[in-house]
Amino acid sequence: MSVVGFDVGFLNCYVAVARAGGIETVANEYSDRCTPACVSFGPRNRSIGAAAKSQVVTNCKNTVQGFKRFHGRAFSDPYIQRLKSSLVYDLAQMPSGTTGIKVMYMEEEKVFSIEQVTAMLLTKMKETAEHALKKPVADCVVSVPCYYTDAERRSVVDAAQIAGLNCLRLMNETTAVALAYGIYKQDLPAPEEKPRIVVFVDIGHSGYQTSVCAFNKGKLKVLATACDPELGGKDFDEMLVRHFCEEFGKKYKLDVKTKPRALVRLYQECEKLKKLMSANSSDLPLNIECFMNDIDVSGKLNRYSFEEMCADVLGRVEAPLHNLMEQAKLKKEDIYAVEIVGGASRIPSVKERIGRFFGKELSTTLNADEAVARGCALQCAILSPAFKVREFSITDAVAYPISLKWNSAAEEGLSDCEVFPKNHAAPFSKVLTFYRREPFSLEAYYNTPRELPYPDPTIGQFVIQKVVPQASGESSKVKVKVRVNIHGIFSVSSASLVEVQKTEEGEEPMDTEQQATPEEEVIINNHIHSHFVFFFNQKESKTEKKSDQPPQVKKPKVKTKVLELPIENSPQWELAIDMLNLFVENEGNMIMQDKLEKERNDAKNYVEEYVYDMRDKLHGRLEKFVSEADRDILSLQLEDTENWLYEDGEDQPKQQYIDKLAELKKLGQPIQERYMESEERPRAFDDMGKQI
Ligand code: ATP
Ligand code: K
Ligand code: MG
Repeated sequence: MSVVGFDVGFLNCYVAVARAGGIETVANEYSDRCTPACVSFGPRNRSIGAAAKSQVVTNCKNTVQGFKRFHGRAFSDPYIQRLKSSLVYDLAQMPSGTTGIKVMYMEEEKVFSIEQVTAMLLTKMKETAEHALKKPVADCVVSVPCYYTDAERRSVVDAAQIAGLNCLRLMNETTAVALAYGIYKQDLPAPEEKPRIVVFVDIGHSGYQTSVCAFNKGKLKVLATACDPELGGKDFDEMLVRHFCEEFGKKYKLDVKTKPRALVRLYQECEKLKKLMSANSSDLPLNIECFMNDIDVSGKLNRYSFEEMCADVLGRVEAPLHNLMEQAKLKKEDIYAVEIVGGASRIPSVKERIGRFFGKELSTTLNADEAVARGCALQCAILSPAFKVREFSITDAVAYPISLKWNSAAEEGLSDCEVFPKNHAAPFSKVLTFYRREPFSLEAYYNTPRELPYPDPTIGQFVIQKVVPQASGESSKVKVKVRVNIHGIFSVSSASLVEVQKTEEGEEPMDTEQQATPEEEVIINNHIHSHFVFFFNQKESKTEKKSDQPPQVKKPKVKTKVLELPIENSPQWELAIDMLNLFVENEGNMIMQDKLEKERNDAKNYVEEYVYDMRDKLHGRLEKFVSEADRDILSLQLEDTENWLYEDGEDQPKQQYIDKLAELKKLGQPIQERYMESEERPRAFDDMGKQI
């Protein structure tokens, strides 16, 4: 049982854990709480996170970043095709049609699916969590943008599984922030009082998300969300890069776009400059040495010019806020606070626009970088039976309206119905009733394709199998349970056929007429709570169900039997189970390979360290404890080893280094022992003195 939250950002990832009774964001092996979303492939191993980021320039074609938005997308997706030419690494089509990444790894060309790449990142974050908790980690909660579709969400769930994680919930980033805000608040309105309405804004590197939530004591409900998935810090970087490309083109006659390495460096420097401009409004320099063709370049910019060149980007800040307030039917006066997080929320002109829209001071009470990870860890703690947390119920909202389409029984073509309107509470289940004589299929789709991040609105195909007519030849009543699950993913979770058995009087069973539209029969409310509240709610939903039951149920003396029906699920872009298993196995092998490579490198480093250490000491404190002849022999041996390390010994199996070290120690160890003895002796006398 582990309580861990992972914020998988487009640029920056954070890990939070429950430890010592609190939630804590933990640091990686570089003592940094931020782990870059970056994976680099080498001839012998992978590097992930900070180690990968340091190779962005030197190994640019095999170092991947900015892949968060490839989840759940066809390779032919316009977004992918548009981006492909601007990336320094290659993309490729997976056999299933989704997007993969093509790199050289272990001296071979390899294509990794996006799920595999994100799994690599999660492997690293998992290690960070394990290191902090000092035990294996499996249970976790992983963040996703609230505008993610089903296909994107399923892809992330698969990635978690490939990394050996048990993802208890995919949590919307804005909802994680809302939880981190609400759970510690002692002064929320009582359940029967008017809720406190808070707006959350997360503007990261790739996307801009807003949500408005209603808080009462012990609960939060997401009322609406609105986003611009294409607006974030990267757009400001883009403007800066464009500006300096133009400037350097004129000033130094350089065509930066033709040199991926130079371009990558320019992006890095522009991001730094952008951050500096948030704190400083005067002219700031941008200098890059040996930028291209051995030319050093320099430029400068101030905040005012920066804002001017970003006018279009800044102009997009307000639209989602309008949209949000309109959906929630709220006025600005209803808003208690506007909490902003995400790195790009630090840009003064972004803050100013949001503040002006609401006509109020923005709140920055949450940690802008860590709130998402902390919220995820809190959710994980709530879901974990082994952990005691303050009761807090979270009701999220459906991001895109979901409809079902099916062939109508009367064969009059297609019928459809919206099952989950936008902002419907989630997770949630509904039972739909159909009257059928044979198996039938349902197609789930998003009915507002214009809002989607990609062109195909299909969610998936669901075939209700083994449907047969009643013994009387009439259509059977088939109950289909559809749900938006805890990850925000739609599914047809079960189906059953109500078999009407002979009654004594041969009474007509009810409901026999053909019905084209399903009736919403029972609505089982299944919010996610800590287990105690969940139990309470189960009782609540039972009573709800009873009172909802139409009186006709009591009328006929009909005996019925309920048969579970198998469902064939084909969600869009689903990763086939054999592929998933293969990826799990491959990830395990790559982890092993990285470990072996690390051990080999460590063994080599020990030899190197020993060489330098001994050489110093032979002429220092060990000098008195070695004969001149022995010292010359060992010195020579150390020198030979040093040369060997730079030549033949540069790239050898681990055992070679172990043997080499042992060889050196054969001579070195006795010298060190003599030294130690002489150090110990006077102290031993001292100790004896004290005893006496
Ligand atoms: P996403 O949420 O889109 O997946 P992310 O979570 O990785 O992305 P964040 O870490 O929230 O993104 O934010 C990173 C962005 O914030 C980068 O564009 C970074 O340059 C920008 N940023 C960070 N600090 C500042 C600052 N002081 N001023 C301006 N921009 C900043
Ligand atoms: K982040
Ligand atoms: Mg983020």
